[in-house]
Amino acid sequence: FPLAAGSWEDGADVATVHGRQHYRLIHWSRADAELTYRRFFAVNELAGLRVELVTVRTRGDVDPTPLAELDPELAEAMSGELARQRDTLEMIASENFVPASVLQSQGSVLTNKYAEGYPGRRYYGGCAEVDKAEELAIERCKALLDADHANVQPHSGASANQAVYGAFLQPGEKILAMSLPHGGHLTHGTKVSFSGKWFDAIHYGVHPETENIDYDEVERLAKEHRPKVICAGGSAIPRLIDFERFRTIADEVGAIFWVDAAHFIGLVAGKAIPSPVPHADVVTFTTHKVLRGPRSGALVCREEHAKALDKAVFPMMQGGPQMHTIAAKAVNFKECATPEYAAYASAVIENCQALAARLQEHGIRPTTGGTDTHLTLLDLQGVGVTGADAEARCDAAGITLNKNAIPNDPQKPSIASGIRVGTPCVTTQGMGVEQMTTIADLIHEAVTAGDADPEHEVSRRVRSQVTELVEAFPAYPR
Ligand code: DSN
Repeated sequence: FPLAAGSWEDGADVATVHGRQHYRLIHWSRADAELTYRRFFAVNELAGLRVELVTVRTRGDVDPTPLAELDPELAEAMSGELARQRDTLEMIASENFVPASVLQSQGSVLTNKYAEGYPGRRYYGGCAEVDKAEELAIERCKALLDADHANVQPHSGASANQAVYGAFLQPGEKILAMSLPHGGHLTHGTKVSFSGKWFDAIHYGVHPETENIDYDEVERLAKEHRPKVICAGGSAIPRLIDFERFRTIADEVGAIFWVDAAHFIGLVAGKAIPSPVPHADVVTFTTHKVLRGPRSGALVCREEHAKALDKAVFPMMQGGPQMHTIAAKAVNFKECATPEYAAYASAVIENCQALAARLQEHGIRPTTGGTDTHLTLLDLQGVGVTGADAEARCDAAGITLNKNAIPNDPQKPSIASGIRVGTPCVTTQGMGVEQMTTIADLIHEAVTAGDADPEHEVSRRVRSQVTELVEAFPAYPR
């Protein structure tokens, strides 16, 4: 029997239960698959034998049926979101589909526990078990990223970033970071964020010709302003960052070098791109993007900064840690250390490069001429469509992506001249280069010929092809 405990083959793609239920096991190690299915075993009689049968309907514990009895309105929204994730193409570069191990950890009783403090040094009794979970997360994070120290308590990437300000800067002091319109982040000193209100932020951008980080400008601004902290990283940078150059510049002016690796840490964990860890004083990141863990954050740093950053996370910025989410980070870091995850990380990049190349053939220009990562930032000026219109047209056709400013964008941010497209989700679904060509064709058709009306002929035609794709490569198989 194909799915009896411990009996399925590594790399199995589709299995049959009772001759009628089909599951595609995507990127799962045997251990992950066993762990997931064990929860759903029921004892049955089959051909006179007592065997354990899988009764799971989905890859994860994603069905809110039990909640529906208690709170039908909420369950409807949850089922609706599950259906949306299954039925559309998720091309948002910062999203992914987490495995059941993460859903189970986040849905666990660890949510009940207060554990202010750190393992072995808590302000509450009864922390022995959650201490184990946090220690696992810390040790696995350190091993995965080859770091001296890890703090796994930040609730998000923004919280991890707050800790950097808390540890290294006094209000009014200077930070040098990438500007938001050129690919930076809200928390890197924009005026609408605490980081720009309470700190003196100076911004560098990309070179007008290469559209890549202008390292000479970084150096010039660093020497002119002598910031306390220099930050590399952002949310719309398609190319690799030269961490060595940043380190040299930071050393020249005696600055702390901080890398916000939220977008690409999953590629680093999968050894698909070079790591910032050997070069940076501190690396902050989210855990839910390419990394494919829970919606949360974390940081790693050099030993000399461990105390300051731990104090900045708690008690300076946060109170009680979310132990259920920390447990989910622990299992995520374990998964990310596997060869299967490394293969996934490389495939994410390969897919993104194929997608960008095909879009370029259609006259939709990838900024910087391409991508080294999981995302491509596309300039729509050549096809005469705004980012806002492209987003709405794709949405109507079942393709989810976001409008995005491109470097030196003539449009205001709410309209924008570009879209940002990423491949973490579709790669988790098992899609490859062949499907990327199809997706690029569909994006091109929706953007250039489509309409924000889901009933428009082009929206319908594209959506029917999207349906074929997501049925062949289901996000959460039924
Ligand atoms: N909102 C995230 C993104 O989409 O890139 C960054 O915080």
